[in-house]
Amino acid sequence: EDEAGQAYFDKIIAEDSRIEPADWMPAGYRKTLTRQISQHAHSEIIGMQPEANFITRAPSLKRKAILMAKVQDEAGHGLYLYSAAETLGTPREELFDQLLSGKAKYSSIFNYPALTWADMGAIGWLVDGAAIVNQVPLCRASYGPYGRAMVRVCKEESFHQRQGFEILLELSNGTPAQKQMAQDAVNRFYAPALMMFGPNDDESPNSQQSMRWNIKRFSNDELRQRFVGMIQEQVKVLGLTLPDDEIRFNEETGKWEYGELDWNEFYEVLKGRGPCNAQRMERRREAHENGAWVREAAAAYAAKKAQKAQV
Ligand code: FAQ
Repeated sequence: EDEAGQAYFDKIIAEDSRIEPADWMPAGYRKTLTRQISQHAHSEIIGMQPEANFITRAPSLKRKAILMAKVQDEAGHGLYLYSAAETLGTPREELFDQLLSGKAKYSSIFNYPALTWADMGAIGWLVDGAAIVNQVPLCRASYGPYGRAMVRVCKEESFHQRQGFEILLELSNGTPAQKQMAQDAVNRFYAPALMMFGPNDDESPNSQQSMRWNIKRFSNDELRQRFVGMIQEQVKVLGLTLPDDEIRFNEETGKWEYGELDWNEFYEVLKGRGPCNAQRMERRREAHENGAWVREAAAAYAAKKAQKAQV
């Protein structure tokens, strides 16, 4: 519709440069970014729940302090991402409503339960590990506010991944029961972590357009293969194994291969029928309602300040 706008947009994308909030952009670009960034924000906020449940059960004061800091970082990531999404024109309240009404998705991974302390290790190592592999390329996303938010998020995720690895390493070098607990956590989180990268490329309706717009830089399968290659090395250092005996490097294609994932399970989780979907949503609604007075107080304070500034 806007020829000059479209020409400018095309030029920026062709130059691999950045689109900023006030620039003209195609409606589809705005829509897919709002979708992806807001779902990413929701994932960070819902993703606080499995670990928050373990803050009171951390095995030492040091572990407790570290876990609290990690969960707070996730809240921070959610907030910058909501801010980045808002620059595309949808107010935060509306984004919250989309989550609370079940219209917007959040990452499938957070619908699995955290059962033992070792799960804090597996979440850090595998879930944050997958998040980093997916998000480092997003630092170069063509939409400025998203790419810039990703830079800080990735730095913090690297710390999160190392703390998870270190929890597993300590358990693995502990008693036989502790080592077994670590192995069990890795067994349960392995496949769900691989599913974080999204459906296989031929089942991924958004990928091609997002890659043409320089939002995504690699396909879901490319990143998943990269992740498998990374963790199959790291698991050796842990003295543990991955629950997939089909992992191998294909010399011809130069790619990592792994056993087929249970995509039926993935789609069930996306439809709200995973092990913890109902509980996660209920908690989020409760927290949102319980926080209403804070939002009201902050709005009243801001209004009072604005009025004073006018006098
Ligand atoms: N879960 O066409 P595609 C974290 C949906 S990390 C749920 O391939 P796209 C850190 C997808 O939205 C986790 N839904 O879609 C942390 C689409 O549905 P829609 C969050 C999924 O966008 C660690 C449909 O399937 N990270 O939070 C999933 O091109 C520890 C078709 O899929 C991000 O969000 C899934 N796994 O590619 C926090 C990263 N996969 O929207 C706490 C940014 C796909 O059309 C503790 N996002 N779907 O209704 C992305 O990179 C992309 O959006 C993908 C999906 C790769 C997730």
